[in-house]
Amino acid sequence: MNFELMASMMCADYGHLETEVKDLEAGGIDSFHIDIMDGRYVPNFAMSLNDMKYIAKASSKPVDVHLMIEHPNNRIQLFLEHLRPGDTVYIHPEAEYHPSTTLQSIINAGMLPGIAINPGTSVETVMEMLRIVEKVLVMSVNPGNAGQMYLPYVGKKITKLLALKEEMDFEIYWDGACSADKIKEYAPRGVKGFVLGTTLLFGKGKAYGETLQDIKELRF
Ligand code: S6P
Ligand code: MG
Repeated sequence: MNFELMASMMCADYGHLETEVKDLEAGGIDSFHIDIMDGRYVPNFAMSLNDMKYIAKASSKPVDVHLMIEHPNNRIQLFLEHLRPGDTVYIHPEAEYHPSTTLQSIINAGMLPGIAINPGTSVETVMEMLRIVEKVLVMSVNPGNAGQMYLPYVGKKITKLLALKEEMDFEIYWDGACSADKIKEYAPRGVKGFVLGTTLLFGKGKAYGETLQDIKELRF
């Protein structure tokens, strides 16, 4: 089955970031998920612009930048100028007065535009943006932290999005508390990729390559 696996780099060991990037790349990760937080839109600070620049340079794999910041349009060029075509930038529509303007800046720079949808945000409120974006990142935990519990009510929203994705031409990605069970349930239904953090990939005392191989060999 064809699905993508992304590493949530805020969960990586920052004492050995270069090794972490190399091990994940050698282990078969598809892209690096970079959680940028401003301490305002979400109650936490995670990765920074410098972390993103370093990881984007250290690997030939794409990065997907998840901006959990207020008014990303004010600062979007700072991020875009260090990215490559094929990299993705997700914004949270609630964090912006004119999210379609911000998405257009991402498109104009040659990157893939995405929106991240919080557990409490309904599909209906982002309907028009579904026509603009290439990717929808469904948050199955509230944004701000790794290591949280899966929020089951998000499942109904994924079902709604799956019914819209062909007509409106976008792909669905999963972010938050991603387990092997969730991949087994949602990959066959059409969810295109999964962000892996503390639930499945990091801090397990197991080589990344082995974990990624086990996921790729899951029986559906
Ligand atoms: C949350 C963030 C996510 C987490 C990821 C961690 O604000 O956007 O990308 O880093 O959910 O995974 P886990 O398995 O620890 O929840
Ligand atoms: Mg994220």
